[in-house]
Amino acid sequence: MSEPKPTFLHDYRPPAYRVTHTELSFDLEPGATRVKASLHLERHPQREAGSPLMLDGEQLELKSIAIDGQPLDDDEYSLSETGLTVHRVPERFRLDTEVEIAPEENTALEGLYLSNGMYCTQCEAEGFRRITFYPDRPDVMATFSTTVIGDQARLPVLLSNGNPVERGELPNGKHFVTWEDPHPKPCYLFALVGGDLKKVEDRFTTMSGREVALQIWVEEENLGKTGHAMASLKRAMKWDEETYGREYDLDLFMIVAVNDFNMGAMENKGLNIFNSAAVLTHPKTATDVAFQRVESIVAHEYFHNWSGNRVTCRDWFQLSLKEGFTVFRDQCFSADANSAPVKRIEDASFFRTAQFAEDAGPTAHPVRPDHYIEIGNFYTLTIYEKGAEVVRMLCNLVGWETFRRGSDLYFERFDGQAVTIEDFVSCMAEVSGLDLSQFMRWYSQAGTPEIDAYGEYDYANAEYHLTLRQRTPVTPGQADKQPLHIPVRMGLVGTKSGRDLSLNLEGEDLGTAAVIHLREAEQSFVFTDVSEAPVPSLLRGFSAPVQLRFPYSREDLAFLLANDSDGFNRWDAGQRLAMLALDDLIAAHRNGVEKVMDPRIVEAFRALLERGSDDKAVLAEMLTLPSEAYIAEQQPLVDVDAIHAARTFVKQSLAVTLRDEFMALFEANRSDEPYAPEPEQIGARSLKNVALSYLMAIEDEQGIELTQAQFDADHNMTDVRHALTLLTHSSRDELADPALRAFGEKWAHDPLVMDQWFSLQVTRPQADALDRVKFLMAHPAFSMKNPNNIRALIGAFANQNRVNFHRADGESYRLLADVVIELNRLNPEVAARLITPLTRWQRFDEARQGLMKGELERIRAERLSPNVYEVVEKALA
Ligand code: B3K
Ligand code: ZN
Repeated sequence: MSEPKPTFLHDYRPPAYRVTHTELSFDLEPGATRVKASLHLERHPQREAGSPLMLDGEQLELKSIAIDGQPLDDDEYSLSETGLTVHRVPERFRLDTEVEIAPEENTALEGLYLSNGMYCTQCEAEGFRRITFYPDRPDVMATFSTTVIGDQARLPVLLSNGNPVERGELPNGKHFVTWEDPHPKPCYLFALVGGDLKKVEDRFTTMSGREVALQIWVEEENLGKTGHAMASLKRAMKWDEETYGREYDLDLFMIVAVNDFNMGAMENKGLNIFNSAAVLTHPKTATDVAFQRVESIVAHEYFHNWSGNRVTCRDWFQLSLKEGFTVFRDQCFSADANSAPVKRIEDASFFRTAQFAEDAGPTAHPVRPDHYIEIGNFYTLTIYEKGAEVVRMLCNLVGWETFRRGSDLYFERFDGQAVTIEDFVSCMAEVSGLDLSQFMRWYSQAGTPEIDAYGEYDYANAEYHLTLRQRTPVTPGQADKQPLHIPVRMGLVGTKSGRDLSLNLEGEDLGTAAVIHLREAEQSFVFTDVSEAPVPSLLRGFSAPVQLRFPYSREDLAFLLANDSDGFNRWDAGQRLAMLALDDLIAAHRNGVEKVMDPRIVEAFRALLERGSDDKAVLAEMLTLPSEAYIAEQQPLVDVDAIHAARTFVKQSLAVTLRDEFMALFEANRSDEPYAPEPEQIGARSLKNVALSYLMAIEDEQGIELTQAQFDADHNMTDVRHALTLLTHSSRDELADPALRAFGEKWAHDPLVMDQWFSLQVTRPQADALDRVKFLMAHPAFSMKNPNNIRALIGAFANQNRVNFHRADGESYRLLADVVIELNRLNPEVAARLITPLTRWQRFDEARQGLMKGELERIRAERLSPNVYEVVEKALA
């Protein structure tokens, strides 16, 4: 097999021909669907006359081809594995093709496929080329008219983008519906659905008074699980009008839920297709986290209608143009709808764990990559989350009002166009008058910048001297790093008053909280008139996606934990404090020394519990210890057993000493109120469940009783799942087994609940976790063809069960490699993603390194998809 070739950003050229209008017709049959396409083409004015017409196409069986009604002779075109070339074409013409495809054989879930007997599509990034011959690139934007033909009994519902304009009956029990989408779009936004679906319907009146019909299409048994998604959609539509002045632009907006889906959801114009896990909720089947995830994904896909669809990407290197901006938009929406500080803590904490790890590993890439082999591998935390952080920094740099004017300018100037990241940033530069040229490095430079900060208080002169030094580590293919423009939001908290002191920098009064701009490799800031010795509070609200080090003492951190006016940094001070204790305990464990709990940590936690908080969700976050994954990220060499032992020790020590406080917290936040996914209730539930985790940490009678009772009460899935997880992760199999059995039997009919059942079992720390994975892979509710199952069982085990995944005998690595090898054939996109934990081998001891690399080599010896090939090559480079 020939090596897959990379595509480079610097090779971009406009397409030789563009499509102005696309007419499609589908005759849906599982093994042989006929697709007719009529493309109205014209030469691109910037491209030379006489170029051949090259269309992308994969796994298509060409049945006929004609230009302007004239069938082509065999020598007038040529076919390859990747497409079709017509050697000579006029300046403007119509191309008619007919192809045959086999949706039932499509296990990659890209293009047109079947999920539970229902036809659906996923075209982003390059799935449309598996449907018909086409210039499958985002800078070709056309209007679409689509006729879908299907069996009337089996496929009563036939959907596509835009508005339905015609429907009718056909011979042989078939019927058809024709859809027209008046908005020019790239083919990656094309969608089609055919199935036996039911809908819930609602309406939304836009700010200009237009009525929009909102529909959510699901399998009949799920009709009762759509309410939250619908409510979220309406809130998102309103929010985008109020916050960004963006109105919806069709008369119909549809969401369809499908069970087999590679990602969360897809923003197809007017016809969003969702992984059922990202749309269906019910208090009995979905946790608070799932409710919030549905809210944010529904909003995210809706927001793409402007940031992505109306204004799209010129090429896939610009992916973060739509994803980074849209994630930023959905984060702000969720912050407005829930607890804003908690949203920031959750996002930043996830970011510092998972994106930092990506940035430090062999697949690190810039927010705008300059080459790729398989674009499907670039739907990453860097493109999405770091992209969103970069947009957030822009917003903070220019201020919200100006950012909004920049966004208006961007949408107006580029409406209906396919553009670049420069186009977006230049709008922000234009409205603000700021020079953002150094800032652009955030898009081209990979790796997490590290800031080393030092501060000194000069009593005699009442000055505080702060020095910041930045450096971005080397990443694959990028040895040379330039200093970035980094906004550092900060305050100086007076150690006497506990208040933010006023900041006077170079004669300028900045108030009590300010953003300082780090542009040089090293820069010093002298604050004058500092009336008392301060502790600096740096990078408030995680103002830049960097790793910040400051030599805080434990006393400093306990002080910030109690006094910082910035909620995010109060939380962060607690995390840093816990990390210092954890570091000592990890060392003690490794050296075989007795572990001793630092009383200062216990006292800081006690103070936290005594003070309480108005925002219960924030307090719950503060009482949560850094995750094993985050702790690992902070260690030079990852010792999973020491990390697990240290964290368990801290948890148990706190549980013993602060038992009464946790008990009181648990009692105070119990409730029999009917479940609602409202911020107040969610906050109280998280606090109660954090308390329960501590009460159960030492597995005494009382803890067990409370946990068992919460499980039996069966009030809502958040509480039931939490209790079941505590039982399953305890050493008390005699309690866990009957509960797991009861739960598994009760929910055997509900795939989304079974996925939760898989995850909570395979993440247990007990040594039998790997055996459970193997056993559950044979469970009737598990299928290798269902990405949710893979993520719930294999993904959860490999990413969340660190002690068992990194077993010293390498058996878990072997299992993961076996799964990757099988999935490489079935679903390359999911397979490539699953390899991630093996690619992080550099962080482990030599024996584990050898075992992990051995499995990567074993994968490499297979006949690989470009997706898996690219990841494995990088991991072994
Ligand atoms: N744009 C889609 C991503 C689909 C990519 C699949 N290869 C989901 C989203 O970001 O909204
Ligand atoms: Zn998106």
